[in-house]
Amino acid sequence: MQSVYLNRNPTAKAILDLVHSVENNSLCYDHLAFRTFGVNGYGIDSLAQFFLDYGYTQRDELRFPGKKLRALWFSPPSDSFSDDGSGMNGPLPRIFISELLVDQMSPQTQEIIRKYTESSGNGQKYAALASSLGHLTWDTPLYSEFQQLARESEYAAWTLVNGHALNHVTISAHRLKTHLKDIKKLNRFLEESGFRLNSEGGVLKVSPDGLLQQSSTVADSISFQFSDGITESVPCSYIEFAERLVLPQYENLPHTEIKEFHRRDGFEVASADKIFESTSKEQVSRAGA
Ligand code: OOG
Ligand code: NI
Repeated sequence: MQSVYLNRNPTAKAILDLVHSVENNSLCYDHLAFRTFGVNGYGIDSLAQFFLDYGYTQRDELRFPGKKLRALWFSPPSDSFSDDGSGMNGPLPRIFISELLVDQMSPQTQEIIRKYTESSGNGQKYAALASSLGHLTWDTPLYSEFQQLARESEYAAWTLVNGHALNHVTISAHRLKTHLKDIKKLNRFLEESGFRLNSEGGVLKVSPDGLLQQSSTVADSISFQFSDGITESVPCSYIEFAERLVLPQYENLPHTEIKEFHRRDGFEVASADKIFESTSKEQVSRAGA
């Protein structure tokens, strides 16, 4: 999954290379995220099963009524919190999987989504495999269908052309070793290095308790060949950064004893709502400006 992501998203690759070089090749992922169509078995479960079988645990549900989405997150098996190894060889990341509430879409949009999920055969069973191969499990859509979806839900249009591809990886800021462990410094460093961050609701997204702080880049675009021969640029994936602060009950622990479970866990609806916009036309066209 990661090699598909790195090959398609030069910004994510460049940032990972840059942070790796500053951090002496040690960097952990906080979470990986995926998008799905919540219909006919193609929703969250299609990808979740792979992680559940591997020992992951289902945690909270998040709801986004305005975007007609819901999400679940999953925590890794508890024996996986090793401190060594980097990236995919480091501690296992959380998993964040969302789904479009397809039943709430217009009849035209539902028809397109049902047409492609039905063309997929038993593709829902192979979501994780398709993600690692970088393939859609359904037929290539028409450009007009992509446009219809994009008018109603940019999330739906993204999912039609990107399928189960990794939507983003998130660098765990607090587990970095240099000054970049402070997400505000990391953001400034990235902006000074020429990368543009998602500005929706402000660059830094902070949970009401102040303990979960997130930011992300604007998605790269990729040229996509539609089945009617039209080739257009479509949004691909982005990279996120998260700093989880130490919970108040552990704030007197010596710094060297602080482990991941002493820190703020989970996700935050209001912040996530703005991070979804990292693939929006508004943010993506701003990045190219
Ligand atoms: C997910 C956006 C939310 C987070 O960490 O809250 C998110 C998406 O864009 O699919 O990544
Ligand atoms: Ni995320």
